[in-house]
Amino acid sequence: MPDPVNALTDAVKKTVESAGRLAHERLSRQTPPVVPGTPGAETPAYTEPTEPVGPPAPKPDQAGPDRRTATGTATDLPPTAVAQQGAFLTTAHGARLRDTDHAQKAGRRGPTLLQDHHLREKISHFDHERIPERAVHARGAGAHGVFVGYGNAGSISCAELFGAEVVTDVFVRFSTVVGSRGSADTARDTRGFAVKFYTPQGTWDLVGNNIPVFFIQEGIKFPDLVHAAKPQPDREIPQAQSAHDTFWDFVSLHTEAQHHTLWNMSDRGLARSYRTMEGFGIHTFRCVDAEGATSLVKFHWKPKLGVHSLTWEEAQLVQGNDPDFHRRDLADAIEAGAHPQWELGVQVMPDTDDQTFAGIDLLDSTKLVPEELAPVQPIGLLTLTHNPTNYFAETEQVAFNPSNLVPGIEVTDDPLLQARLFSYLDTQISRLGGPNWTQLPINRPHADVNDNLRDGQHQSAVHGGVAPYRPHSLDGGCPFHAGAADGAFLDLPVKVAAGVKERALPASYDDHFSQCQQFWASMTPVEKEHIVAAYAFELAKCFEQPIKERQLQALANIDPVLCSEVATALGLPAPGPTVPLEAPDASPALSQVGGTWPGDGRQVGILVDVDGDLSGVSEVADAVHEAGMVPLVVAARGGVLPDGTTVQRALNATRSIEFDAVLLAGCPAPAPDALVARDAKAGAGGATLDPRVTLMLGELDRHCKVIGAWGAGAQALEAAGIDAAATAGVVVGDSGPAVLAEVTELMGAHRVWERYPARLS
Ligand code: HDE
Repeated sequence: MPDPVNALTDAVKKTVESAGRLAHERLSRQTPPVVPGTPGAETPAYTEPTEPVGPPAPKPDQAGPDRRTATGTATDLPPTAVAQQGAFLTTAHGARLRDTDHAQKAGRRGPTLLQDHHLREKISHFDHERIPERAVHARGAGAHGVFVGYGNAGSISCAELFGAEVVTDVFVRFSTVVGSRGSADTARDTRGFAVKFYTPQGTWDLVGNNIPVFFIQEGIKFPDLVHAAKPQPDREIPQAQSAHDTFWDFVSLHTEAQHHTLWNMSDRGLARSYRTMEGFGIHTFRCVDAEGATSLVKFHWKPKLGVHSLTWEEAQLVQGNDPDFHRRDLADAIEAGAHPQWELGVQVMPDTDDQTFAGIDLLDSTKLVPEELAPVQPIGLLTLTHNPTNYFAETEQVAFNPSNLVPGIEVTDDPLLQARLFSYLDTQISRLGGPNWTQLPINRPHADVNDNLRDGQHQSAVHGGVAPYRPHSLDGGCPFHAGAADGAFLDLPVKVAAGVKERALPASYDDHFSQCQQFWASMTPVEKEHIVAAYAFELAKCFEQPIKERQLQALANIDPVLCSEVATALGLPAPGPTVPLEAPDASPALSQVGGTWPGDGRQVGILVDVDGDLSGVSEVADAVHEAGMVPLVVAARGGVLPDGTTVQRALNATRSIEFDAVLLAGCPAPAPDALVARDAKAGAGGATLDPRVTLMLGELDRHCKVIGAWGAGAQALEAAGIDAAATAGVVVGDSGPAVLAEVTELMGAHRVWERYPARLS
């Protein structure tokens, strides 16, 4: 197995390095480094510009769709060729405009004229700016990147993209499922993880989630699931949340959903970042190698940064403080040069007649295969290198479709997957306004397209010839059928089990609880406590008692402690199980606690006292930056400090949730704008420490985040009532760099859970 890090080819290294270097150069042009999030490459002038200049170039961290023709041919057009042109405002037809602020009227105080072509065009286009949002996964964020094969998957699949050092362009879209396009990022929910691989053999879409199982075994139930999870139809509340009656009504009656729901109630439902999520293809796919041998395969994405989550309180605070938390995190990390990476891994199972492995029906998407039984073998590396240039053109218009496959990867008869093969193509027709959505720049294949599909709304190819049908003799017979030697898609002749036509599933789908029991048994105590709290919160939000009682029955079938803890919180009796409770083997891979990971792109607050000792602050900020993290200087007011350091976060505009760790370089006294009694963000009053810092330290403390302090910073801890010596993960030292070194190491574990030992075992 090649070393994954060294598996980057020179080409990829160059892309990644140049993106990183450009971002880094731009950041390091300023001392101390600026934070990501600048709206443009140039700082604007104070006055409105009057000298005509052309449109701005994309920022160094940005890229757009590859400049392909509608039929897949590469062009050497620069990115700016598909952007707006010229220095002057024009109509959509290119006529230059004199004025866009006034309509043409019959006299200055008179009625507006119908002949005003610019008014009509401007308003009419605006009227049609919106397209239907996705029915599910409406809220998302995307990025461009590259996938590099390790070259070790040849025995499983002949797909060329898995070849050694083969570089494939990708576009990735992460999403929540339930909320609408404008909803908050941090709702408790499953996350989408959809990857479009633009291979020369055609586009492959791996459209997965961050949870390895799904709510339903049959695709035909998807509308029922989504209608139950979406806001209730009468009042259209709640937004983006499962904490309501219809969701729990459905999942408590429909017990095959319990496994996915348990994952949702775990920390997996509250990702810290898109960069710290696993991804799963969920379904079993059938891969075929060059000799025609097949195997059953599950795809996994393993994040280099590990799997990390928010706490529930943080998730709630973020929803108010920064509803774009995940979107911003992804864009900022890429802009800062902290390019997120995942390894693509496969679990490989023999393609047996019963399509079952270790007693697990591989066609049942409510079941996973424990990694201890079938290890995940890495076969390639995904690196996100660039942010999109235009959200609508790229992240909104990208259209995934699980039917997009390449030779070497085929589907199985999983009834959930089978329904998806119909749905995605169908949904794009109404979402993207017709059948030609594959021609939108972000959806254009990087392979030759000769499809005999013609016309339709928004046709942007200009097809030649006269014979878009087969067979024909005109046009020289083109296009021809491809054979195996021409890289044709295989459409494997797979044997189908004989049976009768019926609406039913095999008995192997009947077990809804054994893997729930295993998941619970695999959690660490702190993860179990989070799960209990999540169920208790969600069910407390339900109005109907029978629904709560029914869900408690489902919990009783998972684990008696889980059930009794939630029942106690709800003030209800805990029922006994109605299915056998196994003593399952734990699967340690299911837990996300216990390892150490790099801190790339993490945000570190540096609290300073503007009237105190500022020596060493800029050095620490530089050291945080050098460690691949983002330093944010926090002070009582904005502006530039006497030593030239820029304050990025004023206390009135920030909250602890922005920081993965905080370094205390000072002990700011209460500032004049700290309105202790009336300020929603005020903490406890006191003479020595600004109450907003007290509040911040209290949150960092109970969210088990690392805190470091030196100099007067140690007094801030004391004033906030934190006993540094007795509190795990609180580092007090002599100098900023020494404290930072220790803090960085502790951050590798994400949180210091041992600070507050769990009650459950
Ligand atoms: Fe989807 N799903 N889905 N889904 N799904 C959509 O397609 C659907 C399922 C997933 O960022 C829609 O283009 C059905 C499983 C992701 O653009 C729609 C069924 C998994 C995304 C649709 C499922 C997913 C979607 C909405 C049951 C994980 C976002 C807009 C048979 C393996 C992709 C669109 C993006 C999006 C239908 C089940 C993942 C309506 C009918 C299982 C990540 O076509």
